[in-house]
Amino acid sequence: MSPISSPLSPDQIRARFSSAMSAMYRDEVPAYGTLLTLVAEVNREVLAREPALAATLAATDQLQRISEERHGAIRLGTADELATMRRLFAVMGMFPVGYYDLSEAGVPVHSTAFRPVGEAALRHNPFRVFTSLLRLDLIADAQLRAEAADCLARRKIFTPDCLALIAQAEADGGLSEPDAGRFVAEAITTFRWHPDALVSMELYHRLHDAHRLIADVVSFKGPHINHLTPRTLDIDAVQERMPLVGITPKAVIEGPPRRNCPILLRQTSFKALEEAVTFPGDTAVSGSHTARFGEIEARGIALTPKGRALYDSLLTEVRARIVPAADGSNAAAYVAVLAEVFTAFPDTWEDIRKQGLGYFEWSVTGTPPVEGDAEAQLKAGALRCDPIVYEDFLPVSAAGIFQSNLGDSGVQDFAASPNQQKFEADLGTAVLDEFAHYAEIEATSLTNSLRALGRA
Ligand code: OOG
Ligand code: NI
Repeated sequence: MSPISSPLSPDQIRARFSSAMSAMYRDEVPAYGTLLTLVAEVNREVLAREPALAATLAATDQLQRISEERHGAIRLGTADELATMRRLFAVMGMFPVGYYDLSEAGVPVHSTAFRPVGEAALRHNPFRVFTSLLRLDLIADAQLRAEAADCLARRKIFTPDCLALIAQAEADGGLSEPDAGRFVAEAITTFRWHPDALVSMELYHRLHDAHRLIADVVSFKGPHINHLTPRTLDIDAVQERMPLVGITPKAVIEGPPRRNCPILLRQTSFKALEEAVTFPGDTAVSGSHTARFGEIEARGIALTPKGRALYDSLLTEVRARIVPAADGSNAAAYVAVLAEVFTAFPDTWEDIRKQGLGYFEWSVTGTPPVEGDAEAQLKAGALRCDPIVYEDFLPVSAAGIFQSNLGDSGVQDFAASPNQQKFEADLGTAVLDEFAHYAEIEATSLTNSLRALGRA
């Protein structure tokens, strides 16, 4: 192990990577830049209009991260690609959290999110990448399955220098400043869009007929980043203003309705671009593919298993009554049913906390403590209690985003077949359980706060 001169921390490497990725995407997908400007404008307005929110964000050290905040998404083809991607993300302090089965929603992939874990890392830069692995086992046609597997086995999505730098970071426990710069540049190339397909147009169409996503994963040289999502403080305002800047949003916002106390995650997107593609063959042919889209999101409190079960059951009730059509024809009716059904979910922080529906972080205020337990300290103002932001994803929303790019006709059925064990075997490690993680943050903050008051 050679000593590294001025090593960069994984947090610093991630921040550089996130900003390089954002610059690349802005370059390749101009509408993304337009959306960033709109989101920044709306966020500024919200902070000016809601000083209490601005104060809470400042007091909990979250103001800084909002404007930096992004997530992206990629889709991989093989276990090897997934295992190497895990090592690549580890160099920048991003670890797999959660398991998402999307077969249930008609999409032949299962997924995790690579993200920083722990408050300090999230505060430094919360960049995440929703990462899916194609499930060829869900393709019925054995011949097509074999052809797809063959294409995937032949491609190399990481540059030799990228692989060497990952190995070097693992061996030396980090990267020097110049090596980190090279690493970011090499790693970025894996996520670029490649307009030259790996497969013939004929095979592309057969893959596409099996599922558009299969064609998207198998036909290209690498896992192009398919969207990059900024976080907004008012998603309804952004959705409303998107058409004013020439962007057409999907019909409805995914997730919970607008509430006083935001829960989990709300997301909306704009449709994928039609991109020119060249297919190889005796004579190259040009065609097109829709790969990359735009998305924005608003984040609320992380829910406990009890809160999540309530959320899931209310959403199921909504979907049993009305399914949002891709063309937006029943959007208003959907929003009305969503709002009505979700009145069953408590909408004050106190109710959410007392009923054990959400996770909170405790901290001391500086006010002297009184006799009594945490509840008494809270009442006396010696402790404060803030909602913990949900840092993860929602499979039904993710499927809705996938589907919005397929149109209603693209919806297909697969037997729901979660296989977390297989996913983790392919990944080479277990994913972190998100609920256990939030529960621990809450418990630790409570213990530390009571100790700080001398009341442990
Ligand atoms: C990923 C969709 C999931 C989200 O925000 O839920 C996602 C994809 O289309 O590959 O990014
Ligand atoms: Ni997304």
